[in-house]
Amino acid sequence: MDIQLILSRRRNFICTIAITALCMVVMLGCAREATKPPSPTLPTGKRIPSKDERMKWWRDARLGMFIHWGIYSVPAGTYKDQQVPGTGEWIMNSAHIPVAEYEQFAKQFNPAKFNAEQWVHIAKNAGIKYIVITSKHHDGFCLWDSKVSNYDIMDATPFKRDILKELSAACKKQGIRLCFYHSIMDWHHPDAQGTFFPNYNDGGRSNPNFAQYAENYMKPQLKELVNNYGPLGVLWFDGEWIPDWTEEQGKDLYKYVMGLQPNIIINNRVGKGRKGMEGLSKDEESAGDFGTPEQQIPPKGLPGVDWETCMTMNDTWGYVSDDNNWKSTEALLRNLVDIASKGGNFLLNVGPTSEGLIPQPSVERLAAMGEWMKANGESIYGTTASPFGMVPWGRCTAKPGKVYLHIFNWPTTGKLEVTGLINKVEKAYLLADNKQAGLAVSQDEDNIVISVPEKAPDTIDTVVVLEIKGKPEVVPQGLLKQAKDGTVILKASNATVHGDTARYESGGGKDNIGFWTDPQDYVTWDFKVTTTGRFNVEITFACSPGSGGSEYSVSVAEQELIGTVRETGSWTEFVSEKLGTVKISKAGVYTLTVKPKTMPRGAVMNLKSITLVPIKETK
Ligand code: FHN
Repeated sequence: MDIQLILSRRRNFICTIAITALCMVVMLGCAREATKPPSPTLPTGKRIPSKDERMKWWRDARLGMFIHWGIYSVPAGTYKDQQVPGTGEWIMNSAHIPVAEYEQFAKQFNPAKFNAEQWVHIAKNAGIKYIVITSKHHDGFCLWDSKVSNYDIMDATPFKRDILKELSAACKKQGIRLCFYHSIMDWHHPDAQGTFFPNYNDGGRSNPNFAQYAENYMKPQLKELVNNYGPLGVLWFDGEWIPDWTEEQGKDLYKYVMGLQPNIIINNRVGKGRKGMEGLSKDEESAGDFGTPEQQIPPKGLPGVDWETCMTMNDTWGYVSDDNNWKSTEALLRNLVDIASKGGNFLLNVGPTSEGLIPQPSVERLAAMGEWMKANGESIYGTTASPFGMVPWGRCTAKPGKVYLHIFNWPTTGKLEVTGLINKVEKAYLLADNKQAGLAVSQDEDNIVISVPEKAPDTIDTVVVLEIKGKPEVVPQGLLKQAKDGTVILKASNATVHGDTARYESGGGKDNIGFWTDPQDYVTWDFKVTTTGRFNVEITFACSPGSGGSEYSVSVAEQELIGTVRETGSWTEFVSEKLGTVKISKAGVYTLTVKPKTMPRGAVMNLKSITLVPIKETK
């Protein structure tokens, strides 16, 4: 057989193999295709985007505006010449106003100064990326032209303009995502009323027709909102806690809304997800895309889930004429940074007046926040949580290739120390410095020292950028080392807090474990001992007058020391005291625990540090 033939036969053989292989691949592919779960689609054939696809814009946005607006802005916290306790939007319930009487406020609601373009401009200028407005709050009044009800802006007020339609147009024009808050609880609709109103304080009673309200009123209204004012960014449900609403109904409503707009985002209050203090459902199964802690920032964030803190600028969601307890711009900006450093979003509320104006103190704060965001927004938008634990100088956010150091407490030495970052720092500079003039950096293993200006360029938050290669890598937190002289310094910023109220606090003279109002909460440190021996144990703490007297234990290496908190003058006047001595005979890793034994006056202490000082044994 000549070579040619062999070659040709071989070629044929190879071709046969190749074709067979190709068929195998195709068949395998088909088989895999057949076994691969089909990408979820709706009956309409629309593909449902993945959660990550839906959440991307929201995770990047970080900052939203909450707007609580409705006919409750007419009484504005006053009823029959009396200031009504509670928030403005609850006045119908708080003052037990009968439905027919409350409806009269609709006849007075004529917000002639309302200007949607101006509202959206104020939001955009503040660095806000999305707006969540109350389409319908618990009082049942609808801010849009609903075909399902006459209890709305078009039929029940002299204003007769579709507020949500105007806001939708302004948001589209200025590139801001429009989102709607919608209350499941409804004090006006006869098939929903009575769930909590007017017997709110007796724990509420059920309305036997609630299911009809949900199917024949609430769902059709949601369809109007999604189809006629969308596409929406988020449907933000609320009023879910009532006895007539169940998790099953929440899951059904979640599916219903997703069917209307497959890429929408829905909060956890669509069902019964708001458990515990953090407003986040602990079980994976509950409906909703993100947790909704309210008026508080979870001390350790909510690792592993999406979450958003919603917060008022003063003490009320809906406008109250005499509520002037405004948070400072510093507090609002540092809340934003704190939340972003824990991987969350900040939904900051405004409560417009019955004239249609956002209160001036809110406008001023938003403008000041916008100035900071213009220079530093890169350190907030699209960032992830701090790769470190808590840090004494402020907070930290990150992106691949960059670590943003948010300096609240500016160093007086001109040197900023950062411990724990393994990556080599390629460059450091002030984010607000457009020229990005570099700052001198010295790095020894995971200890970085950055030379910074003597004075803080921005006293609220100066951002120092560390440019690194790749993603930030940090030394595992928690395992602390002995100093060369054998001393062990256990700082509050390195502590592990066990419990939900005690937390690390920094700024304003604080660098401590504080908010220690639950005696069940305790703190621990893990540390490594190589130099053994006897140690003096010192505690550094502060305690305000009237809060002293708590007893606590400090335990390590199976030994326990007992202390009693004395008053030191204030929560930021720290003193150090020797508690006693302990013996550590064997090198290794140890856990030191500080646990309250009694708390007679509402708080334990502000704990700054525990120090183990080696005792030099005399020969
Ligand atoms: O009762 C409402 C309240 O009025 C306000 O709307 C807040 C905002 O999150 N949500 C409920 C209280 O949790």
